[in-house]
Amino acid sequence: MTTPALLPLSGRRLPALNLGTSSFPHHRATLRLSEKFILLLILSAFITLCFGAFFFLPDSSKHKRFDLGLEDVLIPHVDTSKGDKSLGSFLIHGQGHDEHRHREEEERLRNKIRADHEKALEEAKEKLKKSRDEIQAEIQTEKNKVVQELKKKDSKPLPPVPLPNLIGINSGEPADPEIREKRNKIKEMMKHAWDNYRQYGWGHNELKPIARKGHSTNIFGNSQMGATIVDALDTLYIMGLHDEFREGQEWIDKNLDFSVNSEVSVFEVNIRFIGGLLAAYYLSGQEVFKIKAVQLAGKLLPAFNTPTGIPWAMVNLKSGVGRNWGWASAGSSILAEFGTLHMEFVHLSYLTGDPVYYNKVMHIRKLLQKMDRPNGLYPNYLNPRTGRWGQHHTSVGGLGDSFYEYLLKAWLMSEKTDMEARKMYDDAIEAIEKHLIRKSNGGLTFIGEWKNGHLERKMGHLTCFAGGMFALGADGSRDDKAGHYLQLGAEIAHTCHESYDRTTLKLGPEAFKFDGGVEAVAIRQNEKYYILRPEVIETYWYMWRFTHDPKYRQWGWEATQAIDKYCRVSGGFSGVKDVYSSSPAYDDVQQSFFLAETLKYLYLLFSNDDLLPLDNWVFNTEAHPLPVLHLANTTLSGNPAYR
Ligand code: DMJ
Repeated sequence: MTTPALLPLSGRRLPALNLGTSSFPHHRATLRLSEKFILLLILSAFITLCFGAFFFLPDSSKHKRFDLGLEDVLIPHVDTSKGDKSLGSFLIHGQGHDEHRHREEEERLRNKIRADHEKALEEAKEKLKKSRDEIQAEIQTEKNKVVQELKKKDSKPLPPVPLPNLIGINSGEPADPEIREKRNKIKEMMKHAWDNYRQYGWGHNELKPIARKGHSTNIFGNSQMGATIVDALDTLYIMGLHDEFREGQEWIDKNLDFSVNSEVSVFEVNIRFIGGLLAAYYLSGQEVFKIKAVQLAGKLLPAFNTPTGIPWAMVNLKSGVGRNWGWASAGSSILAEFGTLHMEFVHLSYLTGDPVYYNKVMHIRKLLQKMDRPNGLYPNYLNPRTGRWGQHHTSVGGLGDSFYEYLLKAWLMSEKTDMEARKMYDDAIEAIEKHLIRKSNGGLTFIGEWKNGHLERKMGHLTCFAGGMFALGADGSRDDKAGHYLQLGAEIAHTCHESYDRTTLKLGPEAFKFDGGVEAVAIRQNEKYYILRPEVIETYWYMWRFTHDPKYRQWGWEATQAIDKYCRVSGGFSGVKDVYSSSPAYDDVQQSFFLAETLKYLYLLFSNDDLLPLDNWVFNTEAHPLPVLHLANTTLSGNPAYR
């Protein structure tokens, strides 16, 4: 779904002047004509008032009340002993006053009123001489002033917070010239993606690299919020693309506006925008990112106003009205959506000193902890009105995936002190291993999906992130099974590599089967596409960090070459519709996560480990690095006010 073209800043509506008309361009003329009419009405009212004052006020020099804001020309005579200042200032009584002086005062007043009156007439005449466009421009200038004032009010600095230990935010330059060359190639691909977005899609959420224009989907509502800019910032930063980073920062500073009548996905906005802004803030130290993240989080909070506190999937940023996806089982919210807020929300509380964000996500956790789980598995659907599970469908891919990831990462980002999160992760992973993970006849380990008591032997591209997750969670695992989980991660990485290797393009399909003699291959036509997704490369990178087995760099390089060969077009990078076809059609979308995740994980794979070390940084599910917080027992916030 595309959105209406972005109104230039000068064409944006002001809430105070919203006369109930639509914000779409063809209504703008109506709005401005009525404003012009109101302006003329005010002018004529003022002129009439001046006439009235001059000709029709009673001419009594004995009891005259001058209440026209002319106090400065009157000398107050107040009997303070009586404590009455109200009329004393403005009632002039004949007694004790010089008649002559009084007449002079009156004359002076008349002259002033006459002069004001003539000036107003002149101004009105001047106004009427102006063209419609000039009058509209003046109205617009006034509106812009008000908008700027409102923005200033909204951008109050937040209380200072001690920053966590931010190490390894640049460099990582490999000594080996061959690896350096590969890393430079990935940086060049980032530049190609960014430059084309900059040229053809600037300010839009995403880019159509073949049509060479902006693109959007319903997850961003009908607004143009520059999703690619926000998502790409930290990748630009770590790659040392500082001019591009500054361009992005400038756009965000001047244009990123959340007061829009737009219904967005709470999950997507959280992981891409809040995650992206927070990471940009931590890396660069630029306050604007923190301020925008906090403003946006405020707009998401109404989504939590449900009978259970489980948020709606979508919220209107302006009205705060929330609702769920029409396709979700029995009006349910989605596990991977309401379960993927923790990292960002804890950081928001840390940075602002306001516990509201922390409380929202902890409430979700407590509620989930109390619930019965069929076979120890978390179903993907939960009704936010009743607090009951919807369909008993469990997945480590779409609809479930990042919920498990965030349990582990909540523990990691707390410096491994959040034991409640670690326990929930361990319990969940044990149930998943027991019921969902199997070996195919050909010896490939895969993660299937649980649907109403039945295991579907199908694995999604999205599920491939789990290889990295198992490796990341190996250290600290229950019963010291670190070796086991590292091995499980390696097996998933191998299976996912096979899903790439068994295609014509050497790029992975959206979903692949392990059924009826088929292994790691997509069967249905609508599962054969590759949309520049990162999960397989993400797992290669984690496995590389934990094992330094050169095969992960080799697999990552295979994927880089395939993307460059089959997805690169002159206007950017596009997804392809069939990875088994030698001449695939393009889907003509450059996803924002291609810049946020795919290219970042590739770049990190060919960098030294001292770039964003995993002891200090935890990546959110959109690959935005957030620092480990030193929360020391009970302390949540870095802000002393909250301690
Ligand atoms: C990204 O937006 C995130 O990784 C999310 O968790 C799932 N999918 C996409 C990319 O495939």
